[in-house]
Amino acid sequence: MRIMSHPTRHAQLLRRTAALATTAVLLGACGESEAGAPPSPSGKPSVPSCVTSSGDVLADIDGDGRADRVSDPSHTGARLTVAFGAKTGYGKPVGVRKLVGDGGGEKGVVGAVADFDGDGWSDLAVVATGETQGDDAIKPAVAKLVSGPFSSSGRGQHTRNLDLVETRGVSVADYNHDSRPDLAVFSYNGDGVYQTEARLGSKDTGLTDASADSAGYTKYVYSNNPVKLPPSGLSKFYPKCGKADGSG
Ligand SMILES: [Ca+2]
Ligand SMILES: [Ca+2]
Repeated sequence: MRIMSHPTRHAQLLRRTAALATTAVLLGACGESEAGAPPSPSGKPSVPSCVTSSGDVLADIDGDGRADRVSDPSHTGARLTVAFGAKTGYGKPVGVRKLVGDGGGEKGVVGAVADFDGDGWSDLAVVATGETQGDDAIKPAVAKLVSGPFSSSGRGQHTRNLDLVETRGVSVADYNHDSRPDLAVFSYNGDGVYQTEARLGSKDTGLTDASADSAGYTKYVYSNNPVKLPPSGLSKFYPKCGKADGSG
């Protein structure tokens, strides 16, 4: 109502919103990256990606030509970190709560990194979900796929919202055996039932929507323990690091 009594401010707001929308459309049309994101890459990464014996991925995540280290000792996305390569060694690991941006203060924040669209640059799937509300599943505050290269604040080339329900874990898996990474999602379905779901990697959209699950990958689980996710199989999608990386 207050807005109605200030028509000038209202008009200003409208104009600003329209200007922002125009900017977003223009950015989309030009294929430029999001504000705060690394510049749009001109080709494939100059640093080869690989997986260490401890399961970490070494890859150029932010496109600066230096290898970065992706780690998730939880295997459910809750302890995902990216340590960005610095002049010497790696910087302080950046946790998933920082990578998600808005939503970092939610009860549960989980994320996974893999090249879901197969363009050579690792992408970030990240979900922030509030506290369980009882019988009914809640919607995540944030559920998005950020196309790489992406920055230490989780800004990438473009962002697409994912149609996920109350998500409590994510990992990388290969559901359809095409040796391309898919996203495994552990979520609450309501009435005490949990589920593991697949979002298949896709060249066009990065990850498919739930409606594309005609193969019936969804499995119902009567436990709230996200270790029911398929094991994080990153070694399937990246070659093993050699001794030259100091990680073999
Ligand atoms: Ca880097
Ligand atoms: Ca990618």
